[in-house]
Amino acid sequence: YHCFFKRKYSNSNQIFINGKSYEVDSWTNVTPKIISYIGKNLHLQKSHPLSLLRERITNFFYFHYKNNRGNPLFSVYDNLYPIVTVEQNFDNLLVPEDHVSRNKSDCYYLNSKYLLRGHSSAHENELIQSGLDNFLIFSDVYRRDQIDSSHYPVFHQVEGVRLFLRHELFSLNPDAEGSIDVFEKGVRTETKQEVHTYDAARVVEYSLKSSLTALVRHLFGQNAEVRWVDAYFPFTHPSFELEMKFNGEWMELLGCGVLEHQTLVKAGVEDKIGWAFGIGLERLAMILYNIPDIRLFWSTDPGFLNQFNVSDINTNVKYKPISIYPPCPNDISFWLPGNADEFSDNDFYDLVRTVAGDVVEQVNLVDKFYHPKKKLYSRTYRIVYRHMEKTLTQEEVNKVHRLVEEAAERSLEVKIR
Ligand code: FA5
Ligand code: MG
Repeated sequence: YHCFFKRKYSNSNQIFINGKSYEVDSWTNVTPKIISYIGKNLHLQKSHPLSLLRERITNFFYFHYKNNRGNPLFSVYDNLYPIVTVEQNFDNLLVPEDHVSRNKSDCYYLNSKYLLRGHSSAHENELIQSGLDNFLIFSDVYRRDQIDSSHYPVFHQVEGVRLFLRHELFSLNPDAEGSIDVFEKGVRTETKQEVHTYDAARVVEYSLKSSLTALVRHLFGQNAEVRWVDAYFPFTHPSFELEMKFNGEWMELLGCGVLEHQTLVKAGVEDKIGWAFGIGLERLAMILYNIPDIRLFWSTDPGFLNQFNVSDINTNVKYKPISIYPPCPNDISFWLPGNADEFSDNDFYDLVRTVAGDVVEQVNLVDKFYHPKKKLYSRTYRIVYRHMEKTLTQEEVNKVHRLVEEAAERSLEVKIR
């Protein structure tokens, strides 16, 4: 697999995807395995839990927000192309030049200009620019990330954006109309931007939080245990995260906030204020349907998919594990080829994903040290192998584990100890 990748890519110096070619350069780090996820669109597959969730979220917004002619306020986009420019993913969203989220170790770059979108927010600018004030975006997003039961390098998000003119923001309070401004030349505080009045910022924050709380109650019922946490995003201020209790632990569901005015100005809008949110669909679905592991969303086993084949999308499906198979932990230890700071954990995680695929449940760094005599850095990772549909034999595990070791020596130039 790796050979194929090297040969194909280095000889031609081009990557071909859907009839378009991308010049390989020093930023290229996308793998054929990751490219193979493009177009899978789980969120559009009939009866897939992510698709059920898309319909339920869409319905919520259609029914709760209507324009004065009684039509749904929000437009829905669910098939925007996942290859975006650095401008779309970062610059338009005011992500600083040196922000960690731009690093090669965090994103899948086709080259220095193009990458697989790391969040649905990458499309905010173009949709606002096209004149939309209220929209939802459902999309697959790609990130180099840790490996565990709630992280996967390809996942799905729904983005929501809502913009208000002054009279729309204060229309619920006719007494205030004409007397409350949206904009001022003020100062930035913890709760507002310098260009916004305190009142406008508070009303938008309230609109945002109450919309999201209502959505969560719509999906999970009145007893859902949630909490708001202050957060930071370069393109919103103030910013928040919503967490929900799942199996006794707080799980982050979404990020959101009041859009930085400059992101609107970049899209040609000067007279509006608004909010945006981005929800991880898998995280919602895991809680809603009791799905214990994020890899299951990629399962093609009818034992999984048939459980979601319901005639009413609001059916309260509780996933029943087909069976529980035992985990097989195996450690891998190696010397790094050079300095520790030239080695990224995500490079190793990607390699494990590429070589071993979905039989890997978790990879954790369990030990690292420096050997002063040998002048070498060591790393030990524990790889937990677990098949979702059968018991793995030790022999099968050994075989995959050896492939991981060989690939690590070959492509990361480490030395197995
Ligand atoms: C964002 O992606 C922001 N674009 C969200 C946003 C939109 C903020 C609009 C403000 C305004 P974050 O990286 O926190 O933020 O991801 C959002 C959600 O995606 C998370 O809360 C989580 O539910 C989900 N998520 C993040 N990483 C993963 C992953 N590796 N696997 C599965 N879900 C993930
Ligand atoms: Mg987050």
